[in-house]
Amino acid sequence: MTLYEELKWRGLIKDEAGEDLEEKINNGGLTFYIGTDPTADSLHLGHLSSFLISKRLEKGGHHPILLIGGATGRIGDPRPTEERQMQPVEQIEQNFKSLKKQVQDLFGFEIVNNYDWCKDINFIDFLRDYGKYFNINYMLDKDIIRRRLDTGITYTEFSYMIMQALDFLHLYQTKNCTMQCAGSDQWGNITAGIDLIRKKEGKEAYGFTMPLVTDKNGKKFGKSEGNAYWLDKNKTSSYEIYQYLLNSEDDMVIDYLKIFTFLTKEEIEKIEKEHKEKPELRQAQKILATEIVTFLHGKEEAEKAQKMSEALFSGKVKELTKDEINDIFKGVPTFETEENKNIVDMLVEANIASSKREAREFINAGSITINEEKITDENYNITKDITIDNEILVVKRGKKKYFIGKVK
Ligand code: 485
Repeated sequence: MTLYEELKWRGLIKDEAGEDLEEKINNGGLTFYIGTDPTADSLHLGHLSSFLISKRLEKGGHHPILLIGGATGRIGDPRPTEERQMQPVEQIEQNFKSLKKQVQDLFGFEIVNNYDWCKDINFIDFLRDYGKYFNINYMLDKDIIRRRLDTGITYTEFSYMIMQALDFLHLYQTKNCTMQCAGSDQWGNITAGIDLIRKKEGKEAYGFTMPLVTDKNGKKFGKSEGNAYWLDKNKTSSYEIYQYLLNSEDDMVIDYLKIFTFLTKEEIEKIEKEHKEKPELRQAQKILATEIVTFLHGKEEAEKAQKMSEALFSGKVKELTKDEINDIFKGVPTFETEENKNIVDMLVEANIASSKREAREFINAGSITINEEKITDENYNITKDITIDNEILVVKRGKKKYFIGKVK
């Protein structure tokens, strides 16, 4: 299987630009780039699939560059819905530093910052050297811009595509970078760069996008209740990511294995066969979760997450020691309490419930367990009997939310 065929098989190619892209990808030897804006201090699961493409291309003999948009981050790539809130410059710079470290640790690639070449372009030069190459009709015809015409878009965000095109041109000129890849929302920006290179340099450049990764209902992968799953383990614990992936839908998990792991076609097909025969074992989900957490946080974190997940699933929490619990539940919210404390008061003080009324509702609905024992009595007071190692309370609210208490 050629590299291009493999990318296709993994579902990583949606739109393509450049006539002989397939051949270029298969031959190796290209310098290409992928970019992200420092809108937060960590990447999230939604970024991972496109970033992993750079690894795959590198393995195929291409040279990756990762661009972190210190300049574009100051402007904001237009979203289809509404104008972005501009972020303070200090925040962007702080985010830049965190992202740079994260990306370096995870991928180890050459990193560039478009602020370096954008900061000195003055307004007159910008209009003469770049603006002149962009026909307004061409810009208005881009999907994202068209979708914003009803609700409105500022000149600032409207100009974003010129900046990203300018980046591609700059990297073409200075690093012979001839290809850009990204998620499908970036198609307009990528083709703007390719067109600019053609107009200014008379040369052909390449690009492709990958489809947006979603669940069965078309909801964005890597988000729940609007919250992102961050790749920084201090923001989202290994266990949380593990658990999220472990819950992947049966119909989707094989696609995710193709997109998010480096397992081979043969390996994935074998997993698929077993998954179809015995989906209830959730073997494919376990492999997916273990592979991703290992890539992101290392083998040890993945093993811990797995152990924790199994302990919680099989109700073996009581068999764990205090040290194991502290270790496994790292990142889970903790609280302190004392003997004889009433359960309702404890839930409120520990922020497990937002009010006494809510605490009672949880208890009456049977959604609170402490060390695997369901607490259904509002008048229950904490005793040493229920603790692990005379001290620890593993409180579970609902199906998945955990809190660790220490009884003083
Ligand atoms: O020269 C460039 C300057 C900025 C960018 C790319 C090239 C960033 C890009 N405009 C962007 O907004 N990317 C998103 C981000 O930063 O969060 C996401 C894309 C997604 C995927 C991911 O970055 O929405 O499709 O490409 C890596």
